[in-house]
Amino acid sequence: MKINQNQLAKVNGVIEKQHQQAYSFVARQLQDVGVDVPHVLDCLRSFQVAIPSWALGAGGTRFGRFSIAGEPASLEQKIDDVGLIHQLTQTAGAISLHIPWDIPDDYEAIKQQAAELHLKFDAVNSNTFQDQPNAKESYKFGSLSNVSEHVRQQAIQHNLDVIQIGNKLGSKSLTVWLADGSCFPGQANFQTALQNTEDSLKQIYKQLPADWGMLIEYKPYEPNFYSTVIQDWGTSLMLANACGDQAYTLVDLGHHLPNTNIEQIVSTLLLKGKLGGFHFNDSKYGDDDLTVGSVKPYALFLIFNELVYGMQNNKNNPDLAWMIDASHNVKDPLEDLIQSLEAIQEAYVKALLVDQKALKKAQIDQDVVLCQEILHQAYRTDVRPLLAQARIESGGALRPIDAYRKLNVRNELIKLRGKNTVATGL
Ligand SMILES: [Mn+2]
Repeated sequence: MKINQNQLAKVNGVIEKQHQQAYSFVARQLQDVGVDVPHVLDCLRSFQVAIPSWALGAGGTRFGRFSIAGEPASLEQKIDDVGLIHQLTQTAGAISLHIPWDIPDDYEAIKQQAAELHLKFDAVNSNTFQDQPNAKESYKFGSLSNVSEHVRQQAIQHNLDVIQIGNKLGSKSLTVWLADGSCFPGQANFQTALQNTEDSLKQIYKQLPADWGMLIEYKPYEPNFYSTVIQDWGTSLMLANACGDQAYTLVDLGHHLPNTNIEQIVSTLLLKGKLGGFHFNDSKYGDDDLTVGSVKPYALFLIFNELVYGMQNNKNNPDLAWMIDASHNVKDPLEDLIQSLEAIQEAYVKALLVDQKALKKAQIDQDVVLCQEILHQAYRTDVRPLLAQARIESGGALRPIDAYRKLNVRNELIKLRGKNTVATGL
């Protein structure tokens, strides 16, 4: 389904005047302190975040799954859902496929559908954390790190197949996340597991197309609870360096131990030109996969502050692959994704508003109080009218969640797809 632009214009119209007043107030305030508002709006419009194909159905908790009616039952329907989010937010211009959950039957048709919805195919994700029907080998005790060469070869071949699939769709990067590790001391030899992983990654890397990147994701624990082979950014960076220039580290916000200074990790990787991708979510305890910005919005702002600084100063670092990596069991997944996109944009714009020149001077003057004031000045600005202005200029919704509800999108999807569809994925 597609949202009727006339209906959307009507929904926007009701709050148009209120928005214009709020926008001119903020824009004037910012202009008075020297902010180039049109430039900020341009940055917002060009900032596009990929939606993963597994986020469009009701997500699983570790214990069960409560389906939501009207879930997309096919890849085509998943792309349609991303199209709806993009239409409302104008910021979800890409989809990230998970293989083998979303292998296209007809590549040309899928490409055409995505193009019509103004969507690109971003990083493709391999899956060696669960066994596939009819697979010869099992990943129960690891994939790229496995002690069995047969298992490693099967996992390597899967990654190569994923590259082929991505290549046909126009993707430019492969994301590798390994569940490999051990649950009990003594179960695995750390050195063997790491060496096997490095050798396997190098074999995949050798066949990476020249214009592709390989993004290596890390995670400290879960599903293995004693050790994870690629447990932290240092291990990921070491493996990326061992593979070569086209291999990078991917940071997933939920893949850190509590209280880790993620913004500092981001900054270190950017300095070395090795930050390749970013997965957004939020958490309270572990890899909770909560809506972006729902628990720690200030931490997200501090991370964006480093990202913006890096994008401006570390020209050796490539453009990043941005993706939301969240799962949701109690919300309508489309509403959840819209909330995440807004939180990402808010943090991004606030980071753009940081007076970098003044901050540098305050740092040189060792004026700790002023340094903090400068960050807070940006963080405390209500940037929501800027987000709304960027969206409306691109044909989106002034208030996306509001529009989604007023246009009865979920009910329309239920009418089309029925109540009992289940999306592929976790
Ligand atoms: Mn992730």
